[in-house]
Amino acid sequence: MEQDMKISADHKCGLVALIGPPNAGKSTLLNEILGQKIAIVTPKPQTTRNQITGILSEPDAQVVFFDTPGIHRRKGKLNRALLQTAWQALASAQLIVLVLDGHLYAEKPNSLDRDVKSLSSSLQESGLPLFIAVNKVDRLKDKKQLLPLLEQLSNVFPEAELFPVSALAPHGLDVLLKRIKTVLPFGPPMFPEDQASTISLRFMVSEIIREKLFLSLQQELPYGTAVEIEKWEEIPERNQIQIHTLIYVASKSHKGMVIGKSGANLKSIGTQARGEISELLESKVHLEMWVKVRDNWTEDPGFLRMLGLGE
Ligand SMILES: Nc1nc2c(ncn2[C@@H]2O[C@H](COP(=O)(O)OP(=O)(O)OP(=O)(O)O)[C@@H](O)[C@H]2O)c(=O)[nH]1
Ligand SMILES: [Mg+2]
Repeated sequence: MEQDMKISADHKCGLVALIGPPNAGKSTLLNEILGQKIAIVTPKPQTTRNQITGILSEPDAQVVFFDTPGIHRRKGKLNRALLQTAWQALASAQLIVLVLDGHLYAEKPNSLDRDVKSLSSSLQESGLPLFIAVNKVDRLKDKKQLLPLLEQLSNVFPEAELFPVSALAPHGLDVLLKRIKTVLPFGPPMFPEDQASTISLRFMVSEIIREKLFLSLQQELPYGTAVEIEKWEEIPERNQIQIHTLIYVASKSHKGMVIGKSGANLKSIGTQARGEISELLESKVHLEMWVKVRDNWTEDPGFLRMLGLGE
């Protein structure tokens, strides 16, 4: 094959798991490295629910990243499924990049132990090389705040290589990526070079809607929402795609909050989501959203499976 012939013998290819506490910036880091939005991002913890594969193809290497749900200690079946998804990513990875909120731990060193001590044994047991992306350094008032944090981290993870970065600024990602490529094995690409992800457009659309939902809802409510694409119909003569979606909420009282006064909240979610979906699909989009109560779905294994969560 022509493509194979172009691959030089020193081409690298490997799988990297992005792992870490919720809200650390794993998905932001993935999007920034890929140069496009694959994973949704919100200021709320536990945004990512599924393993999201992002593929970076460069002449010298193909790096396949797994973005994962944040690792936390909340209870319940949904949370257990999220944890399982996160840990599963390690099974196929060749390198772990632990992403941490460096600003948070520089300000509150005590919370580092709370968040990462429990991770450290599992990460070390995996036997995989460990990089730590100490993220959000753009938020540090004084860069000197980093030194005690880096020292603290090298005590907890003596084997790890530390990379102060900002996924948002962005800053330091080129250094991180260069090192990632160095440790990955030699090999030909696993995916075609124009494939940036393995997720389907359908899933991406449901994620965009979920992102807008997360951004519009207060406190705990977002965790009880899920999005299902019920119908997807292309109408070529109108250059339009009609998408019908169901937004699930876990209780009746939440339905009103999602819809908002005179439907204002749902309307605004729809407008924001439609714009982004239309750009993604390069087509006009007619988006319908229905809010459905599914009592306590976060504890329903069958429903979680339907969402691609859990076994
Ligand atoms: N200032 C600053 N904010 C960042 C940086 N990276 C991420 N953020 C913000 O942190 C928040 C969480 O980012 P995400 O990428 O969703 O974090 P995550 O680790 O994927 O979170 P979960 O999916 O919930 O586990 C968002 O508001 C991001 O804009 C950074 O380098 N600097
Ligand atoms: Mg995420």
